Amino acid sequence: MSTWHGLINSGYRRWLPVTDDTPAVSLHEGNTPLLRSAHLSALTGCEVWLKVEGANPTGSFKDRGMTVAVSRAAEAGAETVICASTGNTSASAAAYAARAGLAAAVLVPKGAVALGKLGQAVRYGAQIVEVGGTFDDCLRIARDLAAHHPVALVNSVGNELRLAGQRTVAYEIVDALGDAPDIHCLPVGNGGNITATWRGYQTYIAENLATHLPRMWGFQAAGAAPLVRGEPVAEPETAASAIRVGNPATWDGSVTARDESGGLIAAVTDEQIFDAYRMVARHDGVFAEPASAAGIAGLLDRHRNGHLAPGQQIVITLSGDGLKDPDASLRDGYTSTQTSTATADVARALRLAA
Ligand code: AN7
Repeated sequence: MSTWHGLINSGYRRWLPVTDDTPAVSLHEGNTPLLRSAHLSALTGCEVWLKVEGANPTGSFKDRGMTVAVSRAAEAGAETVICASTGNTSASAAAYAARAGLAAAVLVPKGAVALGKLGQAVRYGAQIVEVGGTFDDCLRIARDLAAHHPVALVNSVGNELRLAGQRTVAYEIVDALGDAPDIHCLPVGNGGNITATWRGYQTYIAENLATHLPRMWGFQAAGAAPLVRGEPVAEPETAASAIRVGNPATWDGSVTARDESGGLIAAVTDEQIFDAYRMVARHDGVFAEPASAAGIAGLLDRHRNGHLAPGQQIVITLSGDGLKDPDASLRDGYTSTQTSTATADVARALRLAA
């Protein structure tokens, strides 16, 4: 049995921007499950696979890039890393900084970050600044600060290290399936992940490890869909807080991934996102955070409108764990029954015969 020790210590190391001098700051990220969805496969007539990125150490795909970014920051002698975040990047940066013995400063939009993510950043010991604005304001400020102070920016913008790490998701998928899928669906916020995933597939083509490239199908929330509209959105709005981004930093990379792959970036409503969020938990046993479900929502939308030919192999990135945002789960309301401590009482509540 081989043991997994994280991306930098894996066979993927040769494609990561690290050298023998780079310390591997790792929480054993990567190597996440690729699950076949019987439900989505039956529904669409395709072979649908779920890449469960919530299984990463801090519960999102961000760990793939953060191991590289923080390892290199540590190698360069940084003492503090800084990032702007809708939540997951802050949790990941704080964790990897803690692991490396560095300080972390995270800028988040005030009142707009899911509870679990904030809870993580607090416990990992990050300095948290809640900015009275949007994620886009946070990113502008973080870039400003990094340009003028001795703090290392670990957002993917201007940080190819993060994107290089995030490419590894494509390597794992091709290694698991034996080739690239026909279509890769994923949520799009700041645009880093669609860009990195696409480049990952391209790396495998260049290395003769895949015979074809997938079409990249990215999905934004309708109230925060600048890439669909072709211009920034000043006041992005969606209950899928992870992808509440009005001016994606990796705009060109996203458009390139879409166009080079013959793919698309389309919008899905919050209602579609939350329907998909419920569906994948109920039918596949995967609790993914709301933003994560945008890829499923988009695929189902395409299928419903007759834009999905059957028989294709499809991978959907589920980018973060549902535990990140317990409020989202309970907001729907739920039923439970209160009982005494008598077994008979519980049996009655469960409608089990006496
Ligand atoms: C669960 O944490 O931008 O298009 O600051 O947390 O690469 O931005 C999170 C993004 C999708 C979108 N799904 O990815 C942040 C942040 C989840 C996310 C995205 C995010 P990008």
